[in-house]
Amino acid sequence: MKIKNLIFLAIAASIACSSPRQNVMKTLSEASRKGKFLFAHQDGLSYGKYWTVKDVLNDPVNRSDVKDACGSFPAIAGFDLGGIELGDSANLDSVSFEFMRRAAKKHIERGGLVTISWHMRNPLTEGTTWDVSSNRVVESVLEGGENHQKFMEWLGRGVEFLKSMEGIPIIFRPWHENTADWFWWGSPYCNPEQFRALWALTYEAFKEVDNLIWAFSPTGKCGEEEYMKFYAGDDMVDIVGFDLYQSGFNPDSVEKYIELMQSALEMVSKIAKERGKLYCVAETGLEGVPDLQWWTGTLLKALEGYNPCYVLVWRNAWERPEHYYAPFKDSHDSEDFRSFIASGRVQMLDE
Ligand code: BMA
Repeated sequence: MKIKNLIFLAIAASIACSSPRQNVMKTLSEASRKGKFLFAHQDGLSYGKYWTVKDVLNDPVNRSDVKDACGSFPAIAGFDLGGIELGDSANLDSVSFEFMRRAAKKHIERGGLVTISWHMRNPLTEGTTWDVSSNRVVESVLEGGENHQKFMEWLGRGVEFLKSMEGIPIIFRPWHENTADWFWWGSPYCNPEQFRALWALTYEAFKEVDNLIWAFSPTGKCGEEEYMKFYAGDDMVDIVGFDLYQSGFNPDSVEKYIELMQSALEMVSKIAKERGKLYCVAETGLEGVPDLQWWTGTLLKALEGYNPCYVLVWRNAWERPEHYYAPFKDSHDSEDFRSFIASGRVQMLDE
């Protein structure tokens, strides 16, 4: 056989052999290598500022506020599992799991990616994810703890749900913002060892799900030492990221946000480089986007000099009028958002 044919066969075989997971990692790392990041929007396929999917079984999954504003879907669609642990039919923000499954699959089919977080209820009190009335929750779910069995069942419901998505690649981002004090798994309520054990337990349970990509995202303000204390290990994390929002809109808050973003990006890019990982901005935004130039004037500046593989902005809550982070049709920031897309740094679904 000619050498040319052999090379062709080798390339064809390597393409055929790469898993959906490897393809996603490749897409993400290629974007970052080219100085681009995939744009992601939480819950953007499920509802928007002025609408929500009603017919969960038949809705064509064709709408998104971001698409209404700029003509393209975000490259990555975000979802949340909160509620699946008790077998609810819809998550904590009323997104039907039936719809979530269809929407995630559809977004993958049309060339997009999917990321999933989990605002799990408190397994000790069965209160919300924000119930921090006890600092024994993590301890109680670990092996030997009184809630271990129950917690494994809760995890199991998440496992079954993701398995029902039939192997589509998913960027899975559990136990986020663990360096803050508002979730029951937060750092005031468990020591690093317990947190890493929680992560490992989750990782083990989800081994049954094919094509998961694991993303770790403490708060962006935590500093490297704190970040690494809670890092479960290179074998259980694929993407290192952080969550960081701009709070309020005034010259000081803009400057502060850019400064914090730059130092968080410096931190994760360094960790990523040392450990051969990708890095991302797992959650960011400015609530209500009161700044008409936020996208090009603040966010792009905050990202300058760094190549995260994706950047996610939080949800456009239809049930909370002030709570939105992405543009929608004719929103006052949509022109600036289109310039942001045209900057050459942003990868949307249509690419
Ligand atoms: C928070 C808010 C809440 C929501 C939760 C989970 O940041 O958006 O309204 O319930 O995320 O999506």
